[in-house]
Amino acid sequence: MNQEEQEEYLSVCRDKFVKILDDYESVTVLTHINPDADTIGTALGLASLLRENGKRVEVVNVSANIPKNLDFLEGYEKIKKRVEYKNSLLISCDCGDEKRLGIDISGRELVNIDHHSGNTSYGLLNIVLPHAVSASEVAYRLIKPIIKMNKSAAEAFYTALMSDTRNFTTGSVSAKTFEIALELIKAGANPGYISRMLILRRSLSSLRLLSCALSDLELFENGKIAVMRISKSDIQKTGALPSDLNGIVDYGRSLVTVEVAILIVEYEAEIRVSLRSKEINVQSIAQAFGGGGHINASGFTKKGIDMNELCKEIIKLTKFEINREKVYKI
Ligand SMILES: [Mn+2]
Repeated sequence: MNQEEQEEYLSVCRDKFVKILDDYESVTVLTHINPDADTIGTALGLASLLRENGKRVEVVNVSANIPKNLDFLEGYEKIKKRVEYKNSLLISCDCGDEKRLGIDISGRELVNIDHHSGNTSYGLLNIVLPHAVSASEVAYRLIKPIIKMNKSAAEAFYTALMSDTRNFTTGSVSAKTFEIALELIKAGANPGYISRMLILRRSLSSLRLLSCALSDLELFENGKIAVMRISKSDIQKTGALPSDLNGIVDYGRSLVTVEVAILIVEYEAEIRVSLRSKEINVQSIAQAFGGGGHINASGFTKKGIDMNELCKEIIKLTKFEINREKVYKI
């Protein structure tokens, strides 16, 4: 879809969205499990705007921990662990699959606002723009013509935009990204303040955990694949929280030779795997293991498998993907 087609698509979605929204007094905004800044920022931004427009709004995330560095966003401390409203419209943010919501949505009307190309269209209305760099981009472009932006929504959407583009460094970043960023700044988002709040408030345990990961770093395929493992005991001895894992995999990707970075974490009863790449399609690797995500950032979780066995399998598939892409390029 080019820009014009995207606008047309959003315009059709917007009309339907307004009609559905009109039927409801209350809205429940849903975010995905293991939340990141995009799902939370998009949800809090939407909640703020809908509230200003007279709706009763709750934001829900079922995970035990929400990244602490998002605590500067308005409404952060009011995020609920479960849905309390009985007859509200559900709006999901940044969630490609209803399983990642962690709640039962049967019998409820849901609007699905997302940017994952593999979105399973589980809503009554699905507003999915895979070209968008963040779910907040989709939400912002959808809402812009109908609801006036306010400062807290601008901050929340900007935070989500910045985070999902890894601080504006991913290949998906374009003039459009900066256009939106500029509009959000003009609407009250302070970029310096948000950067400080978002990336310069690491916990000591997250740095200790990073140190564990870096000392485990191994390279394969002439340095093209970086693998880091974090064990249960690493997490225990550092006292790290799940959100302390965010961003660690990017250190692997930052290495000059690396094309694919893999982080394998033994977290309680499951193994969590994150994949990041510069150009290689890692979404297909994650999909092979039952996960998903984006071309350059994806992941999956597995239960009942040995971490090192799983590691070998991932490396094998990643090697295959790297060499397959080489063949395509020739
Ligand atoms: Mn996202």
